[in-house]
Amino acid sequence: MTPIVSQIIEQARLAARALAEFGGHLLHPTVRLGVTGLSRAGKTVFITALVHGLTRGGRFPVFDALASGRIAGARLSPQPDDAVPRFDYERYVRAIVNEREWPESTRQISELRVVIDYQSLSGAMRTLTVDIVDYPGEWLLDLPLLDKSYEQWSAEALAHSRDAARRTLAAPFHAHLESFDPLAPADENAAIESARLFTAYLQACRDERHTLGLVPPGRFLMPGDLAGSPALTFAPLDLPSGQEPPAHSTWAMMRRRYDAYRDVVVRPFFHEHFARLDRQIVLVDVLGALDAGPEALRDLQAALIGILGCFRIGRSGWLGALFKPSADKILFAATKADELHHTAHDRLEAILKRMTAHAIARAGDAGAEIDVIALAAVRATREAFVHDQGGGLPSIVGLAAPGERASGRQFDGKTEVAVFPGDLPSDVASLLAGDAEANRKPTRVRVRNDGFHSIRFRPPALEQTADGIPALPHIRLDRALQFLIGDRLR
Ligand SMILES: Nc1nc2c(ncn2[C@@H]2O[C@H](COP(=O)(O)OP(=O)(O)OP(=O)(O)O)[C@@H](O)[C@H]2O)c(=O)[nH]1
Ligand SMILES: [Mg+2]
Repeated sequence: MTPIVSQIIEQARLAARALAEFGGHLLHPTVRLGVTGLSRAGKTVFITALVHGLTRGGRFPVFDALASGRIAGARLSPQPDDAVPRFDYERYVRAIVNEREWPESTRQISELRVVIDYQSLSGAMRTLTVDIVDYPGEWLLDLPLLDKSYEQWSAEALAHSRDAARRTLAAPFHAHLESFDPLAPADENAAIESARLFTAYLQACRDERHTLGLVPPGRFLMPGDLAGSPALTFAPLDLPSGQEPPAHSTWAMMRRRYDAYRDVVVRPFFHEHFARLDRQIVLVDVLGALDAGPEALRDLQAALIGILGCFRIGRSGWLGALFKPSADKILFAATKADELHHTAHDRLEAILKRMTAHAIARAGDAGAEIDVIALAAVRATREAFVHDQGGGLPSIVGLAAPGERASGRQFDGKTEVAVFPGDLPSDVASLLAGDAEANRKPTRVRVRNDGFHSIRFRPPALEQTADGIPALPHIRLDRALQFLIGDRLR
């Protein structure tokens, strides 16, 4: 099927589904909350903390419905899609609360439904259903592939792999490319070897701190249940322009498999879970990218632009909304703000605003409401002033995660440390533009300037409360909730 025809069929299917859902939503008001974020952005922790706060009555002074006592209760309820596994909420809470461990990286898609019983401002008892999906962040990288042909993707992926920053990592794959002719008859073993070396290169990019591994296809890194499938046995090739692949050639085989990956794996994932969101929160690990360096920050920005360009946003009237389901409120959030003293949060927000300026402008033009905040879904640190020769430094204190290093020491996960994370760069514009002068400046500087890298902390120790259910500390999670669903609980 040509992409145009398949797109038209999809549009019709989406419109039909939206129409059916519209009827259902009148009876059972529902918000589909999109939690968008690349790998390690903080999606799983955010969803866990949000659900914990709603169902256990978190300390949410800015979340009006809860703070004013209008929420009678919130409960987990069977999710709408039987084919999708359930978000393992209880296990993640246990890990954070009892073991003081973060949930492991997500390997498969999952879904959760929360039903909130509340009293409306006019006094009537109502319910609001919130549906949330969690997935491996790597899969998000595939969204820009949706409207790319194999040849376009191939050219881009190869150009990317030949960048100065990545060339060495891709050397074994490049050497293999030289060894065969893409126009010659297809050889399954050569295809398997290409895919293996290409995957090894993607893996190396991810392990290499400075590139953050933002290169698709995402399922090469996190295959879910597709490991070993032919849909993953392809790789980019050096191709002549203006030609069609000879029948039965390696080129033809790679193109067929890429098309299958795009149309059978990526497209349904996108359309099932992203094409009909009511509200969206985009989580970004700005601090992680700042630690990795200006190159990583720019890579992250480019990846975000590509991904956010795939979402439909904005208000378009109810008829338009039926045929083009779209998010009308989008919150951009810099996560792990507890790794900084609160005096630096404004600057963190400013950096995120700058990085997502393109998406913000587009969403604003489309009529969506937007906000940008720095948040910590689970606050792992407290603040302190540490006295140094130069006077007091606004620092944070917490249990350093095992393996973290600072001042030449490696921590074992049992040591409490006080860290002055240093100043965030003030001139983000030139940092993102690749200004040489800005690049020479360290991004964040620590007290004795001993080669900075960020400190990850273990989840916090929790106070026991009278009812034995501790609330999780957070930073601005209530503000996020108020923005995302506050108006639906009036
Ligand atoms: N201090 C602090 N660390 C956090 C917070 N949220 C996430 N983290 C850290 O970030 C890591 C990644 O968080 P996850 O929620 O697993 O990220 P994710 O977006 O689900 O990542 P994938 O599952 O790989 O896509 C955690 O293991 C923590 O180390 C937070 O609120 N505070
Ligand atoms: Mg996750």
